[in-house]
Amino acid sequence: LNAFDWADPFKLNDQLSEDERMIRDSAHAYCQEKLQPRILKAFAEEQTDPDIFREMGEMGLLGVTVPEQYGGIGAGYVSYGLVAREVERVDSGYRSMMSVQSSLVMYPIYAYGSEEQRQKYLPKLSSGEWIGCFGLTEPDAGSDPGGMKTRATKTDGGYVLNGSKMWISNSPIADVFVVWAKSDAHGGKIRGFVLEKGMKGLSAPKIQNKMSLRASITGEIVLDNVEVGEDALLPHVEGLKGPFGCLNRARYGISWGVLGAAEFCWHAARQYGLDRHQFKRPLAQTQLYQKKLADMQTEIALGLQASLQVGRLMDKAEAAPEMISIVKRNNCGKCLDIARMSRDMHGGNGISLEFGVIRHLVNLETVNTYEGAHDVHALILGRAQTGLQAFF
Ligand code: TGC
Ligand code: FAD
Repeated sequence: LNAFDWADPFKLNDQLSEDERMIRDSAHAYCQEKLQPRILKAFAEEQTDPDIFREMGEMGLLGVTVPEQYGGIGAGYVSYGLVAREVERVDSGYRSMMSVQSSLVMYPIYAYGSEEQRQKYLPKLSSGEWIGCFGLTEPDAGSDPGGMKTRATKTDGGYVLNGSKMWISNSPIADVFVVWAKSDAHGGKIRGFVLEKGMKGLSAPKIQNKMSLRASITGEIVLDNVEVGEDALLPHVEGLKGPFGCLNRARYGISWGVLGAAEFCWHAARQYGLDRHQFKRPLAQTQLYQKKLADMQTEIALGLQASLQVGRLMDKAEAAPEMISIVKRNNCGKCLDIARMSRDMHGGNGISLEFGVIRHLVNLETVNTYEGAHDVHALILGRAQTGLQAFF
C-alpha cells in the first residue's frame, strides 16, 4: 500500500520544485518564529507593526515575482502563492499587508510604470523601507469601481486630484499611494497615479473599531486638490484593466492564503479533538467530529490542487481571470466554513483568542468580501458561461 500523509493527501509537496520548497520553508520559518508569537497581542490591541514590512523585505517576501534588478527575487506565481499560504497560516491581516505591497503596489509600478518610476519605487518597496497602498474602492463605489468619482484634472505641468477612497489597507502608514482616478485629459478613462506621503492635500485617516483584520491597519485616502507632476502618472495602462490586472494577482494569492488560515483551523481542531475527552473518550473518536475533519481535509486538499494549477498557468502566462475567480471565490467560501466549523469543534474555548480559530473566522469574513465579494465572482463566472451580464 502507498503511504497516506493525512496532512498532505495529494502529495502537494512532491509537485513543487526544489526552489519552491525552499521559498516555502523559509517563509514558514519566519512566520512561525517571528509573526506567530506577536499576533494575539496585535489583534487584541488593534496594532499594526510597520517593522513587519522591513522584516518581510529582508526575507525576500515582498515582490516575490518582481525581477531581481528591482529588488524582487524573480520567482514564479506558485512561489508567491506558497508565501501567501504561510503568512496567512498566522493571520489574514499579515497576508493582506504583504499582498497589497506585492501585487497591488509593486506590480502596477513594475507593469505599468516608467523606468524612472520602477527605479525610484521598487527597490525601497521590496526592502520594506517604504510601505505602499492601493486606492480603488470609494464610499459609493465598491463592487462597481467603474462608478468611481475621484477625478484627475489636467494642469500645465501635471494633474490635480480630488476625491476619496475608502477601506484602503495600509493607507494610514503608507509612504506610496497607487491611486486610480478618472482623468479628463484621457477622455474620462481610469488612470493610475503614484502619490507620496506628505503631498499637500493628501491625508489617510485610520478606520477605527474593525472586528476583522485587526492586525492590518485600514484607512481612507482623502484627496483635496492634490497637485502632482506628469511623472506621477502610470504611463502604460488605461481603463479598468489597469486595476484589474493587479487584482488578478492579489486574488490568486488570496486563494492560497485562505487555505493557510484553514489549515491552521483544521490542524487545531484535530489536535483539540485528540486531547479533549468527553463521555470517556476523545472528541476525535466520535463520528461527527471525524466527519468534520474529513470535510476540512477534503476541501483544503482540493483547493490546494486548484490553486496550484492556476499558479502553474500564471507562470506560463496562460491563466484567464475567470480561473482566478473560481479559486478566489471557492477557497474563501470553503475556508470561512472550515474556520466556523473549527470554532464550533473547540466548544467554549473556540471563542477565546488564545486558540486562534475565532480570529481566523472573523478575518476570513473580510477576505470573502474584499478583492471581489463572493457573489460578485459568481456573477463573473455566470457571465462567462451564459454570455449574459447580470450585474445591473
Ligand atoms: P467589465 O466591463 O467586466 O470590464 C471593464 C474593463 O476591464 C477589463 N477587465 C479585466 N482586465 C483584466 N483582468 C480582469 N480580471 C478584468 N476584468 C475586467 C475588461 O476587459 C474591460 O476592458 P476594456 O478594455 O474592454 O475596457 O467591467 P464592469 O464594470 O462590468 O466590472 C464588473 C466587475 C464586477 C467584474 C468588477 O467591477 C469587479 O470585479 N468588481 C469587484 C471590485 C474589486 O475586486 N475591488 C477590489 C478593490 S482592492 C481590494 O479589495 C484590496 S484588499 C487587499 C488586501 O488587503 O489584501
Ligand atoms: P458593496 O459593493 O456595496 O456590496 C455589498 C453586498 O452586495 C455584497 O454582498 C456584494 O456581493 C453584493 N453585491 C454587489 N453588487 C451586486 C450585484 N450586482 N448583484 C448581487 N449582489 C451584489 N479596497 C481597495 O481599493 N484597496 C484596499 O486596500 C482595500 N482593502 C480593504 C480592506 C478591508 C479590511 C476591507 C473590508 C475592504 C478593503 N477594500 C479595499 C474594499 C473592498 O474591496 C470592498 O469592500 C469590496 O470590493 C466590496 O465593496 P463594498 O464594501 O462597497 O460592498
